[in-house]
Amino acid sequence: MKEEYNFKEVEEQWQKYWEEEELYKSELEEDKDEYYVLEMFPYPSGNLHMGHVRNYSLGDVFARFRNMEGYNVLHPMGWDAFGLPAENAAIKRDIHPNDWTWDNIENMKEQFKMLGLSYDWEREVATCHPDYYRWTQWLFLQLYKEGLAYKEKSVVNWCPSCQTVLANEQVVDEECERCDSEVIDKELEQWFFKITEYTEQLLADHHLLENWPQRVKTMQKNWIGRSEGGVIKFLIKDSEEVLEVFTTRPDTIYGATYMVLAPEHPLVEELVTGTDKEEEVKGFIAQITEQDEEERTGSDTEKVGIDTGIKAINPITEEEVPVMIANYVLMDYGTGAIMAVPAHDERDFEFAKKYELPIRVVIQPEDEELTAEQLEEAYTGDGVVVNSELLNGLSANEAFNKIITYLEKHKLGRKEVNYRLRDWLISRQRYWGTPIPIIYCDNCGVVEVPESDLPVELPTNVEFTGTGQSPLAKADDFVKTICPECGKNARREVDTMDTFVDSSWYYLRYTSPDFTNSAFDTEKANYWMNVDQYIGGIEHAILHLLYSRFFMKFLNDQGYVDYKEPFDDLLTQGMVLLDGAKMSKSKGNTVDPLEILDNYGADVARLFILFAAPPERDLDWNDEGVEGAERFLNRVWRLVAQNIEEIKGVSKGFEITTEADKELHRQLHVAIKNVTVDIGERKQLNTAISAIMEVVNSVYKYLNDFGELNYQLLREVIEQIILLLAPFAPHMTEELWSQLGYEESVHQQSWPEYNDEAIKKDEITIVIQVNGKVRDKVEVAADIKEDKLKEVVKEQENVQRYLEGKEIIKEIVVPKKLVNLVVK
Ligand code: ANZ
Ligand code: ZN
Repeated sequence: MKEEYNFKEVEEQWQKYWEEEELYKSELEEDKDEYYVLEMFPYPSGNLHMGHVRNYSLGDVFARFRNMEGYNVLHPMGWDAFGLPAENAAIKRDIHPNDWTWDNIENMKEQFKMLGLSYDWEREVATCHPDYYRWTQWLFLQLYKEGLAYKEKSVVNWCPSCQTVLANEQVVDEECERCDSEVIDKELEQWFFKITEYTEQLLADHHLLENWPQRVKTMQKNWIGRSEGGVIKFLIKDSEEVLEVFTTRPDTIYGATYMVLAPEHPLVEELVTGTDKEEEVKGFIAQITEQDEEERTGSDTEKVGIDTGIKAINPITEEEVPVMIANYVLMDYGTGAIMAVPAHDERDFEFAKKYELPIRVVIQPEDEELTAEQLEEAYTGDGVVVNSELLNGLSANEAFNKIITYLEKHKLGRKEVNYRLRDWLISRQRYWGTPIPIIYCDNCGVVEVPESDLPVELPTNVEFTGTGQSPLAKADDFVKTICPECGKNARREVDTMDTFVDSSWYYLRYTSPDFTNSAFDTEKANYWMNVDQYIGGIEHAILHLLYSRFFMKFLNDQGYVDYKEPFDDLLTQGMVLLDGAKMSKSKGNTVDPLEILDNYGADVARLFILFAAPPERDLDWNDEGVEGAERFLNRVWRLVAQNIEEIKGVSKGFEITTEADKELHRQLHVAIKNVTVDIGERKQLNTAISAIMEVVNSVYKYLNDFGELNYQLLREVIEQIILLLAPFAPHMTEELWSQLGYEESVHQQSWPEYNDEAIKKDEITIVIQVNGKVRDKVEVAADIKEDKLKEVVKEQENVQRYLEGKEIIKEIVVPKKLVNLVVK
């Protein structure tokens, strides 16, 4: 065996072997427990970046570890292959998106293989392949049949000069990314998925997501944005009209000193037309509707408004209050109108101050009197209701219930729940996406493409001019079709689907990637699902995960799969930084994984990236760290190389005879336990690696300190270390394993088991005194170092009580017996 480790030879050789032996092929085995490890599939940009290396190295460790633990592991990989960059490449470089994408896939797959990742490539899927998007279209039709896919007018970003819809990312500072013209809002017919049908379930099923980071659950919850409140009806003076407002604080109704309508509110037109304010109001509205939603609601955006001259009547107090129009009220939330309570709402307070509208305090803290004049900001805290005839003296909560009951009884309002979540707009005026399987017929209207006609294939002979609408609209062969119902000439839908649709169900396709009867085989999905461990970036905390959860619930309702949630355990990995900044091509601060692979090999790259930080934290790239990982692997290699003759010659099994043997054996079991718990439960792969490093140090110590070597024990320890290291450094450990004479792959061995008995140290009892009086006792390892002992002693609760406020002036240690702390 060579003294020096040559990764170049070793890595390639074993990658070939694994592929030939189909080591990572996964098949349904009823009598075996399954474990599904999944990393978010990448967009095939063409080249791996360090974020990928981190994501996929993490997943690979879990997959290999669970496999050694005896699970039937599913670990697939594929491509989220539709999307804008392919189309841009087509425009800029005159390459067809299809060619560009498949070339990139080939490239990246090669790079994945160089990393030694244990994927079952037979399950590979690509969302741009007709065999895949056929089923995305099928899913669309299932949603459509259930009334969960619908078409509706919606406001989109429109570039008047390119004559096209722009995605939000293509709008830069209100201007078109391509031609710099000002982008305007335009109403267009768009396709939506009715995710709002599942709002309550999406919230309620958070209890099934025990193993998700709290942070992600909170982000989803906020995104859904459930608010409990009430709708209250205000009459308009001198009119038959009723103005409904949504409020989360009906308890503050006595403090409502004015009303605000969103500029787009349908009542506006009706109420102001013909009044002397008409012109002024309409001019104002035209100005405001140019701002987009984000701009309008931003907390530092100046609130602007106008008085309509109209009065509304408070249904409880019968007081007349002015009706304003303002930018800070949005049409698509609640009812698009509010009762403003400036004393207790920050936005209303700011607005009321600016326009000198009255402010009335109706909630007071328990022990303080508030007056409108003193208020420097809205009082939004808890308290007692005041200045509110019916509600005085109640808590805000009691008042809420009382006023709702009152309003409902008198038909002046009702309890209501509102959500921020909107239906999912899935139409894209783009070429490189899944065509929406719909046909328009003058006779029959909107007609589904029959399932037997799927897939609706993307035509290839289209023109990419970079201007105008979706290239599909101009592909006559595609657009012109025959109505499946009446046989007359008809037109195809030219929009494609948002790529988030493609990625909302791919994890199901992996369970039966070649299934031709449906999107997936229910029996297989029920065996493999849920995904036991899902790993990906925090940037997908909201949309991708929410959409996937929605799809899963829908498919569950339709009886296609037994589960309601797709992902059991979620790990969100941190970013890879260089000098504190996120690695990014546009900033030019990247480290190319290929270069690292070339200089150090895959095992070093993997080990470094897993060791440098806990998975969910950001990781700062550093070259010394990489070299450290390299040194460690070489150290393990030499450990085997230098002892191989001796240990290969001994039989299996060992006896512990000396103290040194016992300690080495103990260290081994400490390591096995730590690595097992760190991967399997804590998911802290960095500390798992430290534990392996420590036991390697213990072996070197054993070899150096003592003349009498127990080679049977040494063989045991070295072999177990190789097994522990196998998920992290799969190539080198495979080579070492085979050098030791084994014919079966190291990755098919059983995971080492630890023995708690072996971990126990001989313990002794130390008596602790403070100023000569016995205050406590503690069990410590017999060989504890004096410094450590002094530390442990002071940590004891009972001792701490006697140390409080005192200064230790002396520490007397009687070895193996007693510690006396002298304090003053
Ligand atoms: C009176 C009130 C008094 C309010 C008070 C708040 C505090 P969330 O929690 O986000 O649901 N609101 C309602 N519809 C709105 C719209 N379309 N655009 C802007 N603001 C709107 O917020 C609900 C509260 O936001 C509602 O309760 C309403 O102001 C405002 F002390 O009504 B509130
Ligand atoms: Zn027809």
